[in-house]
Amino acid sequence: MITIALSKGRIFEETVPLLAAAGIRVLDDPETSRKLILDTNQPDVRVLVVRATDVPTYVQFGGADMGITGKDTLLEHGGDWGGGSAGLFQPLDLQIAKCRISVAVRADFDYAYAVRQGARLRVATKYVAIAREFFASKGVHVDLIKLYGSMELAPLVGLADAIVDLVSTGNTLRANNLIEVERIMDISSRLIVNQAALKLKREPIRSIIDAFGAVVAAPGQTGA
Ligand code: PRT
Ligand code: MG
Repeated sequence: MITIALSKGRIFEETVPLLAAAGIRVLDDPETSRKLILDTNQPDVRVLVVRATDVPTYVQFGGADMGITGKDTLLEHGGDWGGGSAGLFQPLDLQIAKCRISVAVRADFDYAYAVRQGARLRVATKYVAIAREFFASKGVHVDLIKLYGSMELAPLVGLADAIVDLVSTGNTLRANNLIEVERIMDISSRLIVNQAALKLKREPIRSIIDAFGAVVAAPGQTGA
């Protein structure tokens, strides 16, 4: 049995064509089904539906053999754990669920001036490890405020001067009168594989990795 951990929403949707290339079709729709273990057309392949932030945990500890997770989630997972991402093999950048992680502030906040002045910034984010590393590398002093969602709200109500969050179209920032002032890094989703599973189930896991890899390498799949 090969067990693949996926999150609902954009990662699941963008993974469907990759699974199809490996001859795998998920038999239930995770958006409507209440099942957390989904069967596929292949009797020896199943899909677990987990929270996006839990995918690395399931794969690292062998609850799933492989999974698909954003680089943001993977970096943050590594930062949370003393052991980092030990036991996780990362064979492929799947080039799906692309976005960037950025610093944003209220349109009326002079970020550049605050940084030049050496001001201590209050930064709200779900990405505490990424934010800490980024501001430390710039030599900017920050107080980090951990949030679990709707980061865009924090500067609007005075909870924070800035946020560190994912941006794709920029519509959410615009809708909330925020502006992007730094791009920290580009983000896409990665295939992650449990290293022990890779040894024990080498052939079936390899064939899935190769099928995904062929899609990623195909013309028209790797562009922005
Ligand atoms: O939603 P839930 O709390 O269950 O978990 P999650 O938010 O971690 O999962 P999900 O499915 O929303 O995102 C999973 C992964 O998709 C993330 O870890 C990223 O790697 C990737 N991804 C790609 C994104 C986006 N693009 C994205 N735009 N994840 C979230 N967003 C959000 C962003 O946080 C912001 O609120 O969309 C909003 C901005 O979008 P634009 O288009 O308005 O800029
Ligand atoms: Mg979300």
